[in-house]
Amino acid sequence: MVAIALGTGACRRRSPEERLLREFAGAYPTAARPNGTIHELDIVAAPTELPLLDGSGKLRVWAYNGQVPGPTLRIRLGDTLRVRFTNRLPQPTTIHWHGVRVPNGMDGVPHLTQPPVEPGGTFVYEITPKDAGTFWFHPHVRSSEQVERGLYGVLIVDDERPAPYDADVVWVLDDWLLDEQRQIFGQFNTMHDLMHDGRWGNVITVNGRTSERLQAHPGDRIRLRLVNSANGRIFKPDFGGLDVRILAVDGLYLREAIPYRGFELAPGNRLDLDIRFGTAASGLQPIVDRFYEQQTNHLADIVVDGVGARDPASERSFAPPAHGHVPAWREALAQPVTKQFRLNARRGGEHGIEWTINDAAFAGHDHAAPPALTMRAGTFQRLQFTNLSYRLHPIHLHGMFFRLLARNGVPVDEPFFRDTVLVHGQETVDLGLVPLDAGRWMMHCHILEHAEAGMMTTLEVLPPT
Ligand SMILES: [Cu+2]
Repeated sequence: MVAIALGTGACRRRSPEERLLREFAGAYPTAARPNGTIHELDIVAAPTELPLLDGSGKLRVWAYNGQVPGPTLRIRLGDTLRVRFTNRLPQPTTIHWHGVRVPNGMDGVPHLTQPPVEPGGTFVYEITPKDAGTFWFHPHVRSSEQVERGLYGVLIVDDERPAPYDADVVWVLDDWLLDEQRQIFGQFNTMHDLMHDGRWGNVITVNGRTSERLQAHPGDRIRLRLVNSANGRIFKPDFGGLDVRILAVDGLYLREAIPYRGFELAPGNRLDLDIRFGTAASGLQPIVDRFYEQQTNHLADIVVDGVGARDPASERSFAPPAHGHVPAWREALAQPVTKQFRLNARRGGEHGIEWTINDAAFAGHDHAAPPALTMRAGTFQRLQFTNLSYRLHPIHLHGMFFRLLARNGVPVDEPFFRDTVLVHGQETVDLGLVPLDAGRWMMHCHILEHAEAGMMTTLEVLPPT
């Protein structure tokens, strides 16, 4: 293994790993750059009742600050967020900042990075994100129940100079499994959920509503941020004839914006879109989920009308924000696999079925178990996941981003990093990554029932040499 800072002498040939590291250098900041601005706020997790979904009646939920989705936190790159968190739930909990590269002690993983916050207890999270983008936060304790009951919120980190979009809109996609009383079905981790792709609900919402509608004007340019907060459901939104480009995936900008041609938005994934409306645009565009083509779902509507429209001459023509430095890593698949992970299921455990990584099922955030892999910060790693099951496994890594290199051995040139990738049934995927932040980080399936039934492990990153 060769660290980034070493071996850059010009007088000798570089090894393939050195070339991969050179390509990676500068891809994203290694350290936060605090600007001195601190946003202090209180977040309380508590049971409450909300008029949700289609507006008929009250839904008993668990909520951050009485809202589902929880509050959208918005700060600027370089700002510090200090959250005084209070747990008023009947269970222990934590907050995990999904996709944010935080110091290990702020990652919100019970036992591993902090004690669980007991009922009535408090914890202060203080983070200065290193990246601008769309992130979200949710519990990492009994998450298949706590997230399903409504505990999640969005964190937006604005660029130091945000692009001048006419509107910047968040859509949190979720689904709910309601019973005959139109309340959250009270059994979690059922055998059905565990044997399939987790808990898929019978009501789909965007921002907690079944009839979300985005109002646009002719000539508008809108940044739309999608977050999938569902336990198990994958969404593949279809935007019909709209002019849509992908700006960012899992928070980070692309090498350059690319036309949107569908995207499998798995639990945990985020997608930032640039939508341009022509000066003659009008009408209603239904946005439809086509993950299963034979069973599509209406998600929301985008309506364009001329009321309050801008002067057509002022149509927006700025360049979409982009990163410009996402390594192609064409040589990465020639590198040896650092570690292979086999994803599978077996009978046993407290739920009757266990989801395993390399034949091990994680239980109770057992911090005493050794990490599945130890990596040195600043080295290139090729991880390979082989799904021996027929179910879906969106694999999420805490504390680091990766690039998808191949599916079933076929190279994939995604011009973006990810923190979550969907591994389909019987599929093998290869990831490339350079860990930067030392600590013990979780790696798990983001189908929360699979995670709860064991499909979690830890990766250890040692400080750079
Ligand atoms: Cu899974």
